Amino acid sequence: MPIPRIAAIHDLSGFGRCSLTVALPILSAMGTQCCPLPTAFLSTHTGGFQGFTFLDMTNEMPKVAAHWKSLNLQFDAIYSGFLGSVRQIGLVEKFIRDFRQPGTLTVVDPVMGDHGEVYRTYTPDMCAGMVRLARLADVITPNLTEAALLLGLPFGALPSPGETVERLSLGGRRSVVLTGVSMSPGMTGAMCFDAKTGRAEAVQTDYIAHEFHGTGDVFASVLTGALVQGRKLTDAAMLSAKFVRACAERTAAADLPMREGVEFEPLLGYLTGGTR
Ligand code: PXL
Repeated sequence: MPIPRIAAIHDLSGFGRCSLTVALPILSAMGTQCCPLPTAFLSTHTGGFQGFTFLDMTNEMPKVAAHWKSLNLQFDAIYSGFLGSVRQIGLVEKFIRDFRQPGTLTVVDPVMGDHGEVYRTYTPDMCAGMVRLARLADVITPNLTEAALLLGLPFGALPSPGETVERLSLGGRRSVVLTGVSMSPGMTGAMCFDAKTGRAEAVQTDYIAHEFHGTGDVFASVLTGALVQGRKLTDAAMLSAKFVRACAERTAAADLPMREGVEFEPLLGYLTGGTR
């Protein structure tokens, strides 16, 4: 039996631990084959660094997709994250339409912002495009800022986490894992809406009081790997929350600057051995 194959459509940021530099090692550790389709190449991510380079890969993307199509490549999952331009969002929609087969899991991490602010490279047009792209997903993984943008609400005007995920589920058709949700003091995690069961359920771990960059990408990558392994949504979200918590604990102890992301590398062993 071949191992699961995942097309990962994110940027490649050379330094700072996010997007593909997180998705590739995590999905490999989880026993899946991760095929990267880079959206842009940056020297660093855009959070906390000045003067980063940004090479837009939009023109390359359709050529890569066409070559993969000519090879008749098939994917068990398509997983998208940070995108570099409006046109690129349309290309990812086309990629999903061209490569999705019955049984292909489509995970869209609607990366647009955090802490109530939209990321520097995201224009209003891109945010509107992201809302459209997310409609094609089986599972979306917004943080609270992205949930507000998807629902067209001001940040801070979101209903309860349970109601937010139900509203984001498009009438129960799409699963939602809302990240950064605290259900009680000192705890954090996610609120999940599982389109398979129609139920909302929270997963929580204790909170490490420290800010980290790139934890959304770590969370969504573990979630994608676990779903492809066949775990149910809340089990996959719990594994992701525990892994992020372990990374956060280690990184806080090392007192790493926030912009360097979380020190997940020594913890990859926690994710191996879970498949087939
Ligand atoms: O972690 C999300 C992310 C991904 N990629 C790039 C980013 C960010 C967030 O700032 O800048 C390039």
